[in-house]
Amino acid sequence: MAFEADGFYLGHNEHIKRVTFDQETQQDRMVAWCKKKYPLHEYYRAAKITRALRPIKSEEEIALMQKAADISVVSFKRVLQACKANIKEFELEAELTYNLVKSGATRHAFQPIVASGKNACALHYNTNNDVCNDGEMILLDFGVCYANYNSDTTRCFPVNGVFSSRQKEVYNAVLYCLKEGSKLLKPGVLHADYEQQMAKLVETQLIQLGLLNANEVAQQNPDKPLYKKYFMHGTAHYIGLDVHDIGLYSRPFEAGMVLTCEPGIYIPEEGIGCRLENDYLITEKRTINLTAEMPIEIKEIEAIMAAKKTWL
Ligand SMILES: [Mn+2]
Repeated sequence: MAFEADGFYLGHNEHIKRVTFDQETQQDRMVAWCKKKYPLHEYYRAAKITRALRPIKSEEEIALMQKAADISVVSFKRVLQACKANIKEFELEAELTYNLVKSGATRHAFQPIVASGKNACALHYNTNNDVCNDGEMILLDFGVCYANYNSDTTRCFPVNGVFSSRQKEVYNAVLYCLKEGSKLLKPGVLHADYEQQMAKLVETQLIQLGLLNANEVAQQNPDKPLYKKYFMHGTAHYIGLDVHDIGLYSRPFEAGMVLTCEPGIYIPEEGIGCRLENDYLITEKRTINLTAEMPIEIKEIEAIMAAKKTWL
């Protein structure tokens, strides 16, 4: 749970479930009851301790996160096979939910985002009630909660099963950033440095895509970098008991941490929004992609979409 100055956030879709401190919560009532019943006890906040503990995962926790990731892999393949022109976004959401229940998962980690075409450019779109049109690309951002541990993944794929040349260009640009950027998730790296390097990677890709001009970028105001027009969010957060798990971002990366990596490029004027997101476990020797089995290469995705529908 990420704390803010004037309230706290619950879960992934924070903008919806914002709770302010002047509202009494169940937890407030429990604390008041406890103090009344046991007045001689001394009371301290545990948050300081758990904030330091939670970013470092034990083997048992990692196993549960891997299970959540594995369920999400099967869910994604199901969505790919169900997808076709004119299907509704919520029909694809239903495929996720079906597999979630079937797999014995606890719940969605958050309300899934199934965003076709330009909807993918609205970062927290989750009404999921639009028609997926032939020729559009879909952005699917979803997570599985298994035994209270979460996965958080994003994939993009073409409604009709074949990427257009422009969709391929944008997709490969984001995939490049994911592959290069995730290499920075290793012990000792500072989150702020990682984000800065990721921004540089995306900026270079935006120039190659013809969306930014190299000369203008060279002369840009560093306080208002031009890339923010097409890429306007952070790309690594702790994940675990919460999708956006608690932990200090001033703390250098350490073995045992699990972080997402999620670069994106959003071009509303072209009706294309693309983000790719995996969950990475940092270890001393190497960084392990817990979501490695989720198809991400264009060829892989097109092949699954073209294959005979085995489960519909
Ligand atoms: Mn995420």
